[in-house]
Amino acid sequence: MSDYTFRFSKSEKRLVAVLIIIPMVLLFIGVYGGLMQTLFRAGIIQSDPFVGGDYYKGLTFHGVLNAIVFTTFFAVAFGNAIIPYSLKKNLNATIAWVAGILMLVGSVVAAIVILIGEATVLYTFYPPLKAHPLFYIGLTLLVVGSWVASANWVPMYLQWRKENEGKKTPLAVVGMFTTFIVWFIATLAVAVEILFMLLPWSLGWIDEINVMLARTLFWFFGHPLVYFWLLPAYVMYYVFMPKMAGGKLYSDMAGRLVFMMFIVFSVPVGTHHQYMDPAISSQWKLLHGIFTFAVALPSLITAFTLAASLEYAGRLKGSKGLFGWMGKLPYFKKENWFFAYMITGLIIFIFGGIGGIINASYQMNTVVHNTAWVPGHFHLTVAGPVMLAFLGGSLYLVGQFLNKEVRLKAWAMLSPYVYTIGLLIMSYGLKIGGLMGMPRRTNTGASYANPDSVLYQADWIPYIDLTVIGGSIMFVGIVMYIISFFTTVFSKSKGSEEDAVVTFPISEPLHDEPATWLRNFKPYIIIAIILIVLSYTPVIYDVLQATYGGSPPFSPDSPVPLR
Ligand code: HAS
Repeated sequence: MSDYTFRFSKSEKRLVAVLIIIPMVLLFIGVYGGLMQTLFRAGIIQSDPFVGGDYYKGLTFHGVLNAIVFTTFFAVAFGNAIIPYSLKKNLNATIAWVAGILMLVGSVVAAIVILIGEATVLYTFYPPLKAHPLFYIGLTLLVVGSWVASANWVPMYLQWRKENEGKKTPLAVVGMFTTFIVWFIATLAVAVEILFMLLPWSLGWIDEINVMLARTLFWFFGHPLVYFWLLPAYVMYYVFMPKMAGGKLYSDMAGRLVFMMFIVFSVPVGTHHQYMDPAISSQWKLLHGIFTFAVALPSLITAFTLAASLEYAGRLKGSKGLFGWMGKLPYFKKENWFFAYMITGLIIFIFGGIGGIINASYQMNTVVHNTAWVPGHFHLTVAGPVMLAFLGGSLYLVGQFLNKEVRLKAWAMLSPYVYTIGLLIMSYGLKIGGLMGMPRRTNTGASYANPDSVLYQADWIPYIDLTVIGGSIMFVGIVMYIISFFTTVFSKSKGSEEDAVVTFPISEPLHDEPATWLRNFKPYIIIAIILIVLSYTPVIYDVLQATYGGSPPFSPDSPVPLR
């Protein structure tokens, strides 16, 4: 077996395949929910023909399944694949299965509660909107399962370090541990919110809830959540993409620095989602704003490192001039279909990143906050680079772990381009509509396109039309992907499962950079904790000082409290 292959046990292979296939089904249902959103918003349908219910129910279903369930499953499945592969050590399969089952049970419970209309609280589950206790319990199981799964990698890693003293940890392992360190810190806050606030309130053990405190704990979790989504995609960009492009990783040290910077800066920024909230003093919002610019830096470093890696690949193929390398990349090679998911995601992220920096600027945030601009931004980030990398990664993983040849490669290769065209059109409609004042998340029997609605604005109509056109094209792109995905899953395997080895396209670094100061997570975790304490203590203090009282539960369908 070469350095680039590894033999997983049958049980490990089944687990990775299950962790990819089941959420893919949920994702598809969630994507369908996304299409319904655009049709609903444009007044083309009044209610979802299959799921039924109002706008908020569909939006909750779409947000929770796509943004929370699919992403968490992918991150765990990918970790279960790339960490053993990189360390050349097998997983403790029993623990890994227990974790997977916890996640599965939790997700299915949460999805059912949403479907029966008992958790119409959107993916942010802000109180005073109240969900059935089983919704919170389902989410808790999902998170606890992911903790167990990642804890399972720690003894393997410690053992590897003992056996490989002085060696650099493989970059993919650094990236996946970074992902789960950020996730662990972030989910502690949401665990407190759920276990001590939302769940007892939903069970009726307490009557009222401190809405501001719950929102603040949510965003302590909610912003690092976006980097929990992004980081596995970054692992694929750094570790796989240069090789797929035919080159090398321009700087392995830059990759390591980027991951450590995410540990340091992902959390102390959450208040940038609360610039417009009362209770928190402006100086603490400014502090979180400054850290937000700091957390954009690792992505800027990534932009230059990846561009340099792609340029190197293009120049190896004989490109000329400053930008000639762009023409030499394998955009439309069906055997290299995975590259299409990577490059489209990166191109989208240029726009998503610029939008993020606009959001982070306090004055500009006052213009865009709570408008359709914000869904425009997050579709260019989580539904762009993250989703595309995860879709490409999922297809690659099922091919490898089920020992199947990827089918309908031309469709698989074209799908991200179709999706990207749709995404750019839809996000443009959302962003311009948002700048014209089109709100996000307003309840609609009230379609913005209905002249009888109080929310009707004739100027918005062309932008609503763009969101419908773009959203429908995205849906076509996903359908192409799903056909290729399930055709692969149900195809004949390449040979005996026992003999099959797994391989990943691992990029070589261009330079040998020892970077000893980037070899240990500990100092970066300590700096992160110091920054979190400094940035969040005054925020929590302000929130607790504010005398807004508590709130009884509400449902979006009812203007009066539930009890
Ligand atoms: Fe954000 C709101 C600020 C990144 C997701 N964000 C959201 C929400 C979501 C979200 C879901 O400051 C809505 C939450 C809600 O429901 O209310 N965001 C930022 C900033 C960044 C950022 C500064 N966001 C993300 C990522 C997300 C995500 C990543 C998901 C994965 N965001 C905000 C703020 C708000 C917000 C405010 C609150 C808004 C409000 O008022 O409600 C930065 O991390 C972005 C840095 C990114 C870059 C881009 C780097 C570009 C790269 C591509 C290079 C291309 C190459 C290809 C190499 C600097 C790496 C070249 C080759 C060719 C051939 C051309």
